[in-house]
Amino acid sequence: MPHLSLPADFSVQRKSAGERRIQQLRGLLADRRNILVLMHNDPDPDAIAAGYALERLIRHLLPAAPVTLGHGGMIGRAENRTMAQLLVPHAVRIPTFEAAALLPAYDAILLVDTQPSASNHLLFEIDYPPERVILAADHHPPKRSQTRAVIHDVRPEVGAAATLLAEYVANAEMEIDATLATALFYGIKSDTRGLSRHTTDLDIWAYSALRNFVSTEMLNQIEHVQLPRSYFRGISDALMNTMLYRCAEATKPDPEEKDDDEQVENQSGAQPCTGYISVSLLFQMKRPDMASEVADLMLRMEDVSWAICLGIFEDRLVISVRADRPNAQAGRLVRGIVGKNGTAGGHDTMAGGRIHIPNASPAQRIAELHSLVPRFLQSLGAGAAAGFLLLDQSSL
Ligand SMILES: [Mn+2]
Repeated sequence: MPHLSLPADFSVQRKSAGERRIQQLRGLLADRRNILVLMHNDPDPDAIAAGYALERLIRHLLPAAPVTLGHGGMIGRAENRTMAQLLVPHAVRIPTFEAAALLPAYDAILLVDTQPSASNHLLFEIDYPPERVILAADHHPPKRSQTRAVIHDVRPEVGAAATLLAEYVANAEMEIDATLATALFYGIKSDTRGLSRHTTDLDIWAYSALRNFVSTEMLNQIEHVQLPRSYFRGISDALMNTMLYRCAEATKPDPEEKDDDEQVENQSGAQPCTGYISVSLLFQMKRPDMASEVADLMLRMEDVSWAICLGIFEDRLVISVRADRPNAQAGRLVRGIVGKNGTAGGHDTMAGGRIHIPNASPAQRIAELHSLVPRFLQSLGAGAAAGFLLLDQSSL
């Protein structure tokens, strides 16, 4: 069976740091009785891939290890469901209300595609001894927090958690088969949009190295899965409830201003906005990740630099934001708007948030949803813009 070999130009230091991480992992897990690999809630392909790879890695290091793969929330998107059914049918869904009772039974928890201080996993809001969080393998920007995993491998510059796991698999000299390769490959492909955003040399290495081992059949099954009718109904609702708002004219650029690599932040604190902002409202979602699916779609519209999708799922508002500029700070935008009312996180170009409003009537939830729109527009410097419906005949 084949192995992944690390990039040829990997420095000796990087290689030995990686090997040390594997040794440390083996040592820390050696006599645990109940290990949980935990993905973030509503896992996406990157989380599923990284979780699966980490589970396999632990079994490779410690064949008798009692390891469970789990997550909170639900896997909604048809592609992601297919991926999970094909690759991790054994993964356990742990309901939020049972987290406090179930999780303390694990004497080691390892987080993938998220980190201890983040709010999008089941350890959030329960009392779990931080020293039992053995690993965090994540690529989201770190929060200001003292809460760290014992092995805290957080590399925000990297495009996917699956890339980090590919490096682990290479360092552990673990055999790679088509299933594992397909999982990691699709995880990287999906988080980096086929290496088109947020990509480092390590992502390019992992993507190319894995591609040789991918099962084309399995990949096709996932990417070209048949979609349920409810999907098209959801998209239709989203299109009918999408407004476009024109970004304010850019002020003359400051001649002193350096190029894009420097943090662009104008005095108002608003994020870079050009062309249009697309805002979609989904009043009743069948699944929470519909919001991100719609935001992804709307960002593909020409001249749209920000796509914001706001939806209602059960008793919460779900926010999903996409931006086309690499330095857009979408995560910061969503955190600023959600504030203490909910949870938020994300990267420069992709971000999400949740606001729980458990005791509200449906009408109140809808009102809350509407009230978020001007706040987003204001933050993007388009507070005065009048919107128009995407599907309005006269706007085409
Ligand atoms: Mn990810």
